[in-house]
Amino acid sequence: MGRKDSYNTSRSATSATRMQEGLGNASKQKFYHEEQGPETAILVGLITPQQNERKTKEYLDELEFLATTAGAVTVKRFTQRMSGPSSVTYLGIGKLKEMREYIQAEEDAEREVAMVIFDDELSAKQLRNIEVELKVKILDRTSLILDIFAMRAQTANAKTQVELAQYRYMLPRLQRLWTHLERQGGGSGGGGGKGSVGLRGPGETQLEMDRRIILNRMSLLKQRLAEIDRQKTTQRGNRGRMIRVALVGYTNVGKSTLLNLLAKSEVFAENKLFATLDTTVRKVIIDNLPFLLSDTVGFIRKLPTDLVESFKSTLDEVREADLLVHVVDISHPDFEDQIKVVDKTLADLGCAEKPQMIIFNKVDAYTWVEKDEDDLTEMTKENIPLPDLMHTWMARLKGDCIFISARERTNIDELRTLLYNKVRELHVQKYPYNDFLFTHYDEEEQQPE
Ligand SMILES: Nc1nc2c(ncn2[C@@H]2O[C@H](COP(=O)(O)OP(=O)(O)OP(=O)(O)O)[C@@H](O)[C@H]2O)c(=O)[nH]1
Ligand SMILES: [Mg+2]
Repeated sequence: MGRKDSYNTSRSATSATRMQEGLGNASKQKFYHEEQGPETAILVGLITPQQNERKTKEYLDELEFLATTAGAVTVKRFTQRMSGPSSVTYLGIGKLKEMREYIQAEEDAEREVAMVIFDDELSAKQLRNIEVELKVKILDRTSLILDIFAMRAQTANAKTQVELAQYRYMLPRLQRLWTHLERQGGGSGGGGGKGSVGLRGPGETQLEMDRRIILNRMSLLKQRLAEIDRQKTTQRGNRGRMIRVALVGYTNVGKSTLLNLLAKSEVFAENKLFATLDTTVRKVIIDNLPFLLSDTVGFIRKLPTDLVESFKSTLDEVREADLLVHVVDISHPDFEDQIKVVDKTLADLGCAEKPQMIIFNKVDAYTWVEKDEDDLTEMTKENIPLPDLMHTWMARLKGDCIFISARERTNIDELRTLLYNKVRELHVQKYPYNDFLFTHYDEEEQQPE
């Protein structure tokens, strides 16, 4: 019990102030430390009637990518077949015990497991029970994404949005930090370790104080965001009579790379999730037609609505766009699912009806497994050659799509033509008397010829 007590006590001593210190901590990688190296993580997912083994593997691959982005290394995965998550412990109790044994064995071999990351958002109750059982740091997909957002946030706007989202996540889960404290009866129960329980008075009072501090902070952040929103609306109003095009899509599909290519700019792009948090808007001119192109935060599976809501001002760019350009990474084995997630998120934002086109990017990285002619097993999506896939999508989207490689610069002229036609059509509808259209603009000098 000794170990458990000291663990619980140090956890319980966490106050809102201490948690605040952890927020907005924009170290480059939260789970990577200069001296000790990366923290180690175990990943956990469920296989359910709605989520088969293959899907769970894909989700866990993505979760691992998220963990890597945050600086952690994954050392082990646990999955369990269940009809659905348990409301009390998420996993079955037997599986939790098996995990505890694994963690213990690792610790005995002096390989510490720093955290366990669950692929779904955990309730306060699940978190509390799992923590008691596993005795290590517990994260879920949402809190991991929030950590990455906090690492990435650069501008005041992004930082404020992330901090608000972190509090939104934290508030209903505050109680778990105090439960053990109450059980220990105000300090009589052996409370060793740092931050002795007896000094703090009844846990309930502290909990109330923390709640109040957080609620105050949240209302301050909301006020700040409202102010930023007002400024942004004014800025957007000053942009003149140009069609606004927003690049949207799943994270890591190449939106920023594409913006750089089309606008000749240098927006940060890298092979990590959520490289972009802030919206960048650039003026692009194709032939005689100038328009505004914006790059925004990428979407991801299981992104909580709350989080989407926190990014309201970033996503206003999407809401107010005249044309949505949905960028898809066709080389990703799960790109069809990613399209669905993006469509669903756009619908949640009330943008489902906006004019749209799809750019299938990364054709250079597309691979397929060729089937022998005498192989009669059913064709799966891994067996579809690129030209067939292109035909299917062209037919399905009635030509409102294009296949490119932003990296290899494949089909970029065709993309410009397609964009030109789309934007021109919208421009003529929206600004029938705008003379921009009738002057030829030289892209380099921006001087009418
Ligand atoms: N193979 C290949 N890789 C590409 C292509 N376009 C972009 N990438 C790579 O994909 C990774 C992600 O690119 P980004 O432009 O940062 O993607 P993003 O959609 O802006 O990502 P987030 O901002 O994280 O949502 C980078 O490593 C790019 O170099 C392409 O056409 N082919
Ligand atoms: Mg980006």
